[in-house]
Amino acid sequence: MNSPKICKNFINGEWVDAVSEAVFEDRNPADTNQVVSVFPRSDGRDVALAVEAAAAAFPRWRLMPAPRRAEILYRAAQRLAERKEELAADMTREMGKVLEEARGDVQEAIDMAYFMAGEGRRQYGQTTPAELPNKFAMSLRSPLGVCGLITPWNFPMAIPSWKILPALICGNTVVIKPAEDAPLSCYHFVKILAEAGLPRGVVNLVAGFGEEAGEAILAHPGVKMISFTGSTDVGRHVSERCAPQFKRLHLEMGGKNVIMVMEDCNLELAVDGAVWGAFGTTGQRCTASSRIVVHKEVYIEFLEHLVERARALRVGDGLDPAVQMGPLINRDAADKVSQYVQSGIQEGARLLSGGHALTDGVFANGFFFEPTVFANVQPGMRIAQEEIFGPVVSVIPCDSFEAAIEIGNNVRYGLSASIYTQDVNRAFVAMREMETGIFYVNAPTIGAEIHLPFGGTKQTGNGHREAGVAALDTFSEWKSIYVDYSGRLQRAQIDS
Ligand code: UN1
Repeated sequence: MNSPKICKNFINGEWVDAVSEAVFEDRNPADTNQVVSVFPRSDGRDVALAVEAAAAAFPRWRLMPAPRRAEILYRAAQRLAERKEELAADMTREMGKVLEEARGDVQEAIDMAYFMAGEGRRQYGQTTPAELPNKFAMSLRSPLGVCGLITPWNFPMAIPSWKILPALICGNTVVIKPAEDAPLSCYHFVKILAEAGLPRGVVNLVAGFGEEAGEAILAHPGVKMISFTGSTDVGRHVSERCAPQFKRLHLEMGGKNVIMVMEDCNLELAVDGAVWGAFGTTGQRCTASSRIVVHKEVYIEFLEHLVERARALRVGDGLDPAVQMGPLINRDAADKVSQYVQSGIQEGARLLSGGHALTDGVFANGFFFEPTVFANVQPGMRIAQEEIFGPVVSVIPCDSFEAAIEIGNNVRYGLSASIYTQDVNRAFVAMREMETGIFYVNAPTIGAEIHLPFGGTKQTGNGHREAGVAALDTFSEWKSIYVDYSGRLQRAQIDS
């Protein structure tokens, strides 16, 4: 067993304890006897120091040419790639996802670093013809200032990278608070950025809890922008806290993503996709395929295969290469999943497999749960409407393609959706009709790549996107410039 790693906050280029000297432990959800790391438990005083450092670093960082900023990101990408295995293993230890998926999480950070480094040589604005002779019109991006980033535990390196890297390449400085359940991966990421040559104060890490450090970031007037990924309930609170100061706000929240399985699909492929989409990362992705709407002609056959596959999944410690599904993140998550299973049974859905926490033998010290399949789910049931964030999938029968679209859209979230069909026309209609930010054809609802916008509609987001070039819009604002070189007062038609 590894001994716990003692970690500090990173403020103004120094590794420091919390002002209060309080600490908290980051434990392994596969074996809670293992303390993976110990972090400072920060409060408003630490946040104030971090914001002060970020504000002081901003004027110089803003003026550093973006291609120079990009060089730091390139170096960080290389270092991340060199250390991928070790970073992935620490991630599995701190939050439980299987090693292969943890590698994927680190890879998203690597990809994002290369992508955003590339943007250091682009960040294109527009030049347009002006209305008048001898006049020039163009737009350019400006940074926002100090960005406050609040990130979740389920993608503990990828999501910090989705926020920190576009923020930096646009010329902002950053204060980040990673989730208290998995701060170590973000710590590694920030350390690598610092080693890659980031000037002091440009990125500051403040570990701690939402009610303490998180609230202080939301309240601080020096923080010009907040980017938050987490639940819709917390997102609503964040939104309310930002409103009085009109802080720019990017929210990335819940999902209730649907796979639509049509009667003409390759069924084997659809079952494969459903297993991966529903049980990958133990269902703890905002993109998880938590609903599967299946055409009645293939419903029974699909269910038979899905249940067989769900029962065969090997649950355990994600560090064991034979294990396919790791634990839930903590006790609250395990309790929440159990409550949803009870709710499904009470509302009359048919529990076909799983449904129980695993608590004996090797499972005794972790938060393990059986892969769970409910059939005959009605679209209005709570298990078909609310985000469970666990290994529970609701299979809903439907009569037609049109009915699948209607059921698929009839939730308050709008992150990701998918269809399995061999009919290209249906695929395109579904692509157009689904009210989600992400759509897949013949693939599950998870697995978004970093070079396209990531985010959702309805109660999933607030209109901004991260990843891809769209992330630059989230982390910068436009300035429009008019230069009149005619040497006289000119008035356009709109002025006269
Ligand atoms: C999340 O669960 O918050 O598309 C992010 C995916 C991953 C990211 C998930 N690339 O499933």
